[in-house]
Amino acid sequence: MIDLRSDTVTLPTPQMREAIARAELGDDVYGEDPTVNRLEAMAASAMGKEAALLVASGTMGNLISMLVHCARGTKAVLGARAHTYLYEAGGAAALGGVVLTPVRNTDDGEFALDELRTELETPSDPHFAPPALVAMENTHNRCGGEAVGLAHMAAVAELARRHGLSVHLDGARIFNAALALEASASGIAVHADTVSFCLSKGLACPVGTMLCGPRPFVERARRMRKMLGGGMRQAGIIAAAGIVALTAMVDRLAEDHETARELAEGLGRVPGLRVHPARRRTNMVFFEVAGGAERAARFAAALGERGVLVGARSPVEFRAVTHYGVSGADIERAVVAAAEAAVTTAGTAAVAAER
Ligand code: TLP
Repeated sequence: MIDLRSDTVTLPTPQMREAIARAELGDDVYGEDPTVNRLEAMAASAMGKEAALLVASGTMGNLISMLVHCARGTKAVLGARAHTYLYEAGGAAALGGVVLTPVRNTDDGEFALDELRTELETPSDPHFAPPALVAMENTHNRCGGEAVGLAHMAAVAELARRHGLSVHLDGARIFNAALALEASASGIAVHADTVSFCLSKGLACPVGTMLCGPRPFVERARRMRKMLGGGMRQAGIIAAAGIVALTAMVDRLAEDHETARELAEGLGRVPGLRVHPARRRTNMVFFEVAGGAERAARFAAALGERGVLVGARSPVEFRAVTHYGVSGADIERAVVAAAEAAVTTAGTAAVAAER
């Protein structure tokens, strides 16, 4: 199978398995796991923040951040296509009484700045929930996996700070963003007070996300992690892979960007497929299948029969993600499979169009 559904499907590298087997361990709830402590120090330093906390997942990192930044009844202002808004089960609202407030995202993952400004300028009036937090996402998953420009991030941060708000960055794939922007991860994270980044996506760890920020924030986050049941004991088992990720897996993300570019070009040549253009593509390719939902479903099934998996994002839109488990040769095979699947389902589309 060539599994392009997500970079979350990556399996740990042999070096990670070796590091996991040999990891020095302790009880991390007592702060005594040396491997976790080492990873947290490395993560904080990579993000240019004072401290870091290992948490179970990207969702948990963002949830803890929102719960710490936002008192009950205050707003977290999020992109309308942000992962925090769309795909995290409304956790901060359900568990923390946080008012999740969407503001339009443009196709390249930015906030519609005028709308953000209008939202933040809502007068302080007893009718309205007061905002506490603005959260950005970089790279922006639902906006084509695009890297969001630093000038935009600076403008959002400036706006938020002018209104006295905290800024969180969902940097699940911050190292992909850094590569595409030719910036350092800390040069991106500087535009946020707190940042979460995932070990278990393109960096290929089995589990784990790092939540980074000022020391007092991380201490509150540590309590919140415990409250959510996320205090893990000999978590060095997880952290050992994270250390390998930060030392050995960051630079190779360039290969994923290259294979994504090849995939976008290849799919773009297949009649009946429309690849979404990307200003700063990273490791994702979004594309649409012409001819309606029925044909798109047949196309995806035909692709699956040929050993290629992609993720559906709407009845006619799909996402393909490149990662450590996918080679250049796999991408060539995937494009051939897509061309065949498009041909075998084209007749159905023509019939459907006539109806
Ligand atoms: N994203 C997953 C799905 O949930 C869509 C994926 O396959 O891409 N922030 C961003 C930007 C993400 O893309 C994800 C995962 C998360 C947070 C949540 O991470 P996990 O899955 O570790 O909770």
